[in-house]
Amino acid sequence: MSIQNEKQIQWYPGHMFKSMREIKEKLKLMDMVMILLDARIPLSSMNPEVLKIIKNKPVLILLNKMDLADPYMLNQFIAHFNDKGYETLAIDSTTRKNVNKIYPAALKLLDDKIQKQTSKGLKIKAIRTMILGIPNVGKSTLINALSNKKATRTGNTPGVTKAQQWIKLSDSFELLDTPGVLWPKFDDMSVAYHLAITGAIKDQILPLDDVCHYALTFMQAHYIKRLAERYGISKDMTFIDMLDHIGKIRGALLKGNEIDYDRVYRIILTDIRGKQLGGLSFDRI
Ligand SMILES: Nc1nc2c(ncn2[C@@H]2O[C@H](COP(=O)(O)OP(=O)(O)OP(=O)(O)O)[C@@H](O)[C@H]2O)c(=O)[nH]1
Ligand SMILES: [Mg+2]
Repeated sequence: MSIQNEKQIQWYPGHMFKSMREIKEKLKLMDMVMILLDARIPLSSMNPEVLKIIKNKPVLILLNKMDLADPYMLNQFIAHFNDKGYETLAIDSTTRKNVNKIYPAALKLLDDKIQKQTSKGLKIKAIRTMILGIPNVGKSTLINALSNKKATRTGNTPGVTKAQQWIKLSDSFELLDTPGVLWPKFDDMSVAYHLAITGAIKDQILPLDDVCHYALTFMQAHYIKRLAERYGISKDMTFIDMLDHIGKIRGALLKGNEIDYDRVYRIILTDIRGKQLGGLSFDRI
């Protein structure tokens, strides 16, 4: 597999510097922050820069897109974050599963502060929180789910939200939608592949043959039954064998019955990103 030189990968566009600066500026107004992670890759989607800047703010971790994750791994990750002391919920923002548990979790997180206000006879102020997360993880979809209307624009591509936007859910809950941010340097190429597989970075950024090589090899190791059921792929097949096989059974052929590899890559990624291969998780603990 030809891994591209990291320097060539333009996955940290200039506007993210600006978004990060604006997040830092607004942080002091927040009672708490919600970090939205992709339930399929809770470790790879955790922005280390965000963890650095939030310091002692109360944090609610939300594992979004739970419907697309491997349920067994999802439970492991919930336990993992709970062990680290984080209040954690798994949610599906498109069907609103567990979205109604967010406000009670926020109240629990801010219990001490609220008790202090009430004991002093003060009026309880609205909880102000910002939603932070990588591009395309579902921040705006979650805000719409919480507010029960289309308060902010969403779309299945990174970079839909361009600027911060306040959304007042009620007199007691105010949210700030933020543009997705990544970080300038990945420690590990597998993180970059996880972000590409799940759609946090655009498909033009990493070569799709490398992304599919990573994805199919990972699935051979962890989800071989799913590959066998969907495509008839076995554990001992090479990457090229798998591509040729998928190309043939799905009719992704050029003139002269040559395999149309570009179409095969699209088929694989579409199947992985939809639910065609079942719930999948690419991080391991
Ligand atoms: N299956 C599934 N899809 C989701 C979920 N939440 C969001 N999506 C989809 O993910 C895509 C991205 O959603 P957005 O809400 O625009 O993501 P965002 O984090 O605001 O993205 P940026 O503004 O680009 O940073 C959309 O196609 C949503 O429908 C979920 O829980 N499950
Ligand atoms: Mg958005």
